[in-house]
Parts: sequence; C-alpha cells; structure tokens
Amino acid sequence: MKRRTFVTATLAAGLGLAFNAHAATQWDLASAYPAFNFHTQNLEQFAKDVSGATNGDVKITVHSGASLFKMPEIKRAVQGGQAQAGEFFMVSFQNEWQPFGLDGLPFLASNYDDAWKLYQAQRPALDKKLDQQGMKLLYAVAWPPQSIYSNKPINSVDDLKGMKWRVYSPTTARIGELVGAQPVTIQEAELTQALATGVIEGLITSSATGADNKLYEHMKYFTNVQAWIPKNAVVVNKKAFSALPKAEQDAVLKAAAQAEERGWKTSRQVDADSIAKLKAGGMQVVEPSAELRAGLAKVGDTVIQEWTAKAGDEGKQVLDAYRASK
Ligand code: PCA
Repeated sequence: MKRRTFVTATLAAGLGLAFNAHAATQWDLASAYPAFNFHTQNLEQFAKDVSGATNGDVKITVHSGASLFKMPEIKRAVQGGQAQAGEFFMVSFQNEWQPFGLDGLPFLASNYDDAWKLYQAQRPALDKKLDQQGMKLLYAVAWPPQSIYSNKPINSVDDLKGMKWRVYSPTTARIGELVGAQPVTIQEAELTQALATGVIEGLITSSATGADNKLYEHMKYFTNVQAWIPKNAVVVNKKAFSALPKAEQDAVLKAAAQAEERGWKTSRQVDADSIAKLKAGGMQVVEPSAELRAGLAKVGDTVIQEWTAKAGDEGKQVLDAYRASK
C-alpha cells in the first residue's frame, strides 16, 4: 500500500514536471518607452495575442520605461539572452552598422508611405544582420515624423547655433555639429529631468514623444519640419525562439505581423492626436520657413553623403533599392 502511494506520487510529480517544462515559456521583453506610449501599448497587445494563440503557453512580460535595461543596453541584452526579447531604437545603433541609421537620414523618407518603402528596402539586410547577431527581427514600427522643439522661434538653421541640443543618434549629433549647436545625448527616459534642469534648449523628436513628455511645459515652439521617420525594432533572442515548437513559432510570427500592421496605422493616428495635444498644451505649432527648409536640406545632403561613404556597398544597395521603389 505504502509503496503504491509512493509510485503514484512520483508518477504525478514526474508528469507535473513534464507538463510544466512544456508550459513554462516565459519571455521578458525589455522596452525603454513609457507604459502609455503607443509602441508600448502595441507590445502589450502583441504579448496578449501570443498568449491567446498559444493557450497561455508563451507568456511575454513587457517591461516598459527602461525598467529592465536602459535603451542603449537592450539590444545587447537580447543578444546575450539576459532578456529573451526587447525593443530598441534602431538609429541609435548606426555606429555599430550604418544601415541601422538609414531611417534617421534627413529628408530621405519623411512621410509614412516613403518610410514604409524604406523599411521594405532595409528589411532583408536588417534580417540578415540581426540573425548574425543571434537575434530575430519580429517587427518594426515607425515613430511619427521628427520635428524641432525649441524655446525660441527657429526661422533658419542659424537660430540653432549655440543651442543645447538633445540628441539620440550619431546623425542627430552630426546635425547639431553642422549647425553649430551643442549636442548632448539624452535618452527619452531621462528627458523630463533634463528639461526640468535646463540641460536642453532644443531637440528633434516626434509629436508623440513631445506629448508623452509634456514638452509644452518646457518649450514654446514645435516647428513641423518632418525630417525623417525612424523606427523601433522588436527582436527576440534566436535560441529562445528556436526552443519553441514550430506551431508556437508560427503563432509568434503571426502576432508580430499583426503588431507591425497595427503599429504603423496607430503611428499615423497618434501623430495627429499628439499635435492636437501639443496645441492644447499651449505650444505654437508652426510650419518651417523656406529659409529653414533650405538650410536643413543642405545639412541633410551633407549627412547623407557622409553616411553613404561610410555605409559602403551594403548601404548603397539598400539606398538604391529604396530609390528604385519610389
Ligand atoms: N521618440 C524617441 C525616439 C524617436 C521619437 O520620436 C526619442 O526621442 O528618444
């Protein structure tokens, strides 16, 4: 009798273990943007869809607001498996591989339709690069177009001279240099504090980030230059992905494709809503003068030339593919 109980208990424990081993896929997904930001909400929906499609077998926990890793660390954390998945801002990583910075080049693709074409041209190279780095690209979503926030009117590039200029990528730093501003790198998670302490007098970012951080409390002008449309990439560690049964891999990829489509749609809507929020907050939303446009276009040409020289054949191929698709 005793022996039978023991056998049954052992069997049950064994079965329990086997069941748990199958059910226990748990991914941490590191993100750097606030919980209420549209990229983050899209990630939450993605996680929900994956859980739903796998009957709860694949659980993804989204850690927003740079709570698990800071933005510059997220990519490496996913690569090394410290986080199974993560979202990173591609243009920040341009120095590592120039094509990461393609969607941060001025006036190359400054409306959503062109930005989508640019992404299609960039995607094969991105997939390959991330694969070599031990990751899989799940999807990428555009931020709204990037425009200038400042505490004084910007009528020409000369007005940017001497300004403490917040940057987030090699290109935004280079633009700062070319116009004679003082570039200072600040992550979005630290933006509010930097504004409160007067470290920044101007920056270029999206309407969404301006609204998320209530930039109208610190800056007066939003000059709608729409210079480029950069993207966040959502990646998963390749080993973590390969460990899933095929049906679950397919479910993840399907949810990712849906997240991408939903994210691009939402981005357009968020742009309109955020500009309304900026206005409601008291910000002056102004169209750029012809002089400013011309000045920025010139700076943009220099930056693109420099990028092309650095990006070599690989960069040229992507750029050619994009131009041919337009
Ligand atoms: N917001 C983020 C990235 C691009 C954007 O629109 C930021 O400013 O850091």
